[in-house]
Parts: sequence; structure tokens; C-alpha cells
Amino acid sequence: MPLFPFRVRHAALLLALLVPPTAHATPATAPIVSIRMFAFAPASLTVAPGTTVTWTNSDDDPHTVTAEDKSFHSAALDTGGRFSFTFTRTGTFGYYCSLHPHMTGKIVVTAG
Ligand SMILES: [Cu+2]
Repeated sequence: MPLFPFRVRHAALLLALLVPPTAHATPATAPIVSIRMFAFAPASLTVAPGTTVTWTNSDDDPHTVTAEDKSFHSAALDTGGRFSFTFTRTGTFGYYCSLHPHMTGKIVVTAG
């Protein structure tokens, strides 16, 4: 009984077909949280580890994106300003606007 029933190059080809580089739960598009009307939308976003989330400010007033645990902190974003952060660890990451602390949101990073 041979250990590998296929010739090696056939097995490699089969693997390449079965395991494309995008096989993991990577979203097709990079998620965006928009900031408008003094709120983050969506206020709660669930992503896979390794996902880069981008916030965009659509308000006339400046806002920041500040992690509760300080793991990320944007500068004040003017209208049209953007901030991106790549979430590598799993967990729930609450954040707020340091200029208007009643503005809160969270990113849930789960491999599930
Ligand atoms: Cu704000």
C-alpha cells in the first residue's frame, strides 16, 4: 500500500485547487465605519482577524477614533478624513471619540 496514492505533482495540483489563498474568512471588501450625525455607523462591526477597518468622517465637525484600551488612536479627523487600523488579535475592542465621548462603537474580532 503506497503512502501517497498520487504522484507528487498531482497531489500538489490538487492542494492548490482545494486551498486557494483566499480560503479564510477574509471579507471581499475592506469594511468601513462611517462617522456621521455624531455617531459611528455601524456602531458594532464583526470582522475576522487580520481585517483592516477604515473609519471615514462625514460630519462637518472633527472626530477621533480612540480605543478604550488605547491600542489605536486617530488624530482629529476633519470632514472626509480617514483612519485605518488592522485588527490582528481576537476580542472586543470598544472605542469612542475623544472629542465627544458619548460617541461609542466596538469592533468584534472573531475567527468564528
Ligand atoms: Cu466626535
